[in-house]
Amino acid sequence: MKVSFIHTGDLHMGRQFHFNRRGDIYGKNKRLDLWETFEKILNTAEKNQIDLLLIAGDLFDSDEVDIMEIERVAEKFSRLTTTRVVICAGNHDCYSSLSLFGLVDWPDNVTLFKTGKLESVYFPDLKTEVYGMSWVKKAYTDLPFPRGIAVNPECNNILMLHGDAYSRQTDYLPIDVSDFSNFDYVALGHIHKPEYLSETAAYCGSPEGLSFGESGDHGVIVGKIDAHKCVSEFVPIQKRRYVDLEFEVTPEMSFDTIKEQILACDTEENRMKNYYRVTLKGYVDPEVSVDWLKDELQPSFYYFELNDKALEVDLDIDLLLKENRDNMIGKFIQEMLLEEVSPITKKALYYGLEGILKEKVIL
Ligand SMILES: [Mn+2]
Repeated sequence: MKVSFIHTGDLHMGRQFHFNRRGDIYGKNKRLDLWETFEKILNTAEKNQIDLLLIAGDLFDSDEVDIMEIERVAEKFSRLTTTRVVICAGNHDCYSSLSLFGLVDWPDNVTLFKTGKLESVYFPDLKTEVYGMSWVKKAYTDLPFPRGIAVNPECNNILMLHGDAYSRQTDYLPIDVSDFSNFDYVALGHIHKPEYLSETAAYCGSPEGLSFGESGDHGVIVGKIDAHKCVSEFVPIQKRRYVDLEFEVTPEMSFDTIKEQILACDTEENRMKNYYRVTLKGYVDPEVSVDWLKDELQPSFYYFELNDKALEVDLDIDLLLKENRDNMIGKFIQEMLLEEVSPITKKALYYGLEGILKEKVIL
């Protein structure tokens, strides 16, 4: 008996987004992006008549999100004509009978695990049993059930867990996937970067990246189990990606050279869609204004941050020394140059000089 599934999780619906620039328009758009991606997942399930939609925790950002958001999610699930939805609660949307999560009437095609123990639901028409565990408290230093789970070899068996498969010393439910090798597929949630831990155990990651910490591809895992053989693949689905770039500046670069090279980081189509954070490194000609670079680059991106904290102004030490031989600046340079020139002394010299020159403590 074949069964098809979409594995998602960590959607964090209802999250409030805060951005560093331009009021909160990005926050509002981000909320819409999250809904769009969620609907895209449901449309994919509907269009391909997928049997199971597995949500491995953190469907919602917290157990206190706007009730409208939860009701909308429930209503959209109810419109699926074939797909059965199985949800386990994660550390963010931890289940309790008092949480909003628990107050909503979930449609018949939705199974929500609620007990904090290992539970399962059996779908006779699919000959498939889905096991899972919902979070009902804020920390788990160990699994709340024995490691060996006896499964029925006559049917397909899927396990859903929200926890940390990378660390044993964690409050976020340590998981060793080798404990569950008798399952046809282990659908994991909690880590937002998609990754296969084995052919049959994977983190789907958050379908829409949620911050600059979540760059790279984001999507869902689409798979099929047939006679205990699971074939699945990661399918990118996110609307906007986070792009975190480092850009090396040299003192020879003019304002326009830097501007053009940063613009060349991506196509115009991508620039007007994604989030970009460019960190400048190296040494810049003192005549180049980084503030103007920010202003002139901003309109060529949907979202653009320029971080110049690591950028140093390139000072001509020899010339400064020549022109200031008899004053405080010259003395400071001479003192510093007595030290062995390491990157640290060089930095100290530059910082010191920048400070002196800015304050105009010129005698
Ligand atoms: Mn999460």
